[in-house]
Amino acid sequence: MPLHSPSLTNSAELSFLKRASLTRHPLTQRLFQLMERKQTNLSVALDVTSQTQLLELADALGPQLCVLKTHVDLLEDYTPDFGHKLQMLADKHQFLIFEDRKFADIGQTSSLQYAKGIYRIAEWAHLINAHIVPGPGIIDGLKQIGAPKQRGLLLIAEMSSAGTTAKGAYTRKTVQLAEEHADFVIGFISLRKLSDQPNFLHFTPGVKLKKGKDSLGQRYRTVEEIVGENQSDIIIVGRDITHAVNPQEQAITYRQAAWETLSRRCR
Ligand code: 5BU
Repeated sequence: MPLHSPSLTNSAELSFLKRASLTRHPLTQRLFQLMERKQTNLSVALDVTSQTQLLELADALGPQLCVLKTHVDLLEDYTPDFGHKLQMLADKHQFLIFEDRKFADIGQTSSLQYAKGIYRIAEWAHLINAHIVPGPGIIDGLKQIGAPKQRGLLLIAEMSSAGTTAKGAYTRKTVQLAEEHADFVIGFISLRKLSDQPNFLHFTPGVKLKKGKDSLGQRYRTVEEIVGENQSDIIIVGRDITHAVNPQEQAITYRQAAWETLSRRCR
């Protein structure tokens, strides 16, 4: 059951352009607009260990994506120009970069992890995410760094893995914190739509063309289930695209399936 209360207009039925007009967050506006322009609500998780391969995939898949998701700490050949190179591809193909760092420490430490260290994530990632386990201080800490750069934060309200403890009261608390920090929080990682506020975007990982699971607890749902029934906005697809014989063709298949499902949902 969705957590949002029933209302006359369901925000999930509004077009992205309409939702862009209903938000004041500049990054959310930009994302809604580029999704509408490119006609895509596909995000790809490039979980590769080579920076060269990541940049090649980003260039090849860029036209199909609204958001490119990274785990920068997987890279074995990371060099400090990585962020700049990825940003050039983001400009070329018009997508946003989401570093799936899952911050989870006190505000002070998280802000340092975001701004400093080897990766300097705040310099190149438009979007980051965080667990709310530490309480609202983590949002304030990340916001100090990200807000002046017009970055955005996704709160992890639910996870795709089996046995996740991010559910029930925890999920509801996450939604409440997002609503209280809507100047920096742009949405959620969740399995379904959680808030009826049209400015919030819902991103869902654990997607395949057929339902299933991997050997380490990942659970896969279909595009129809996620974007149609559960009313999430953006699908995040990893291995089913990156490990495909032809990742470009596979990305096109997902992009079309997700956009068609969304188009049926929106009035
Ligand atoms: P996959 O190859 O499609 O299973 O990759 C899914 C990606 O999404 C991978 O990068 C995970 O780290 C990420 N992910 C996830 O699978 N589930 C979650 O709940 C969150 C992130 Br949060």
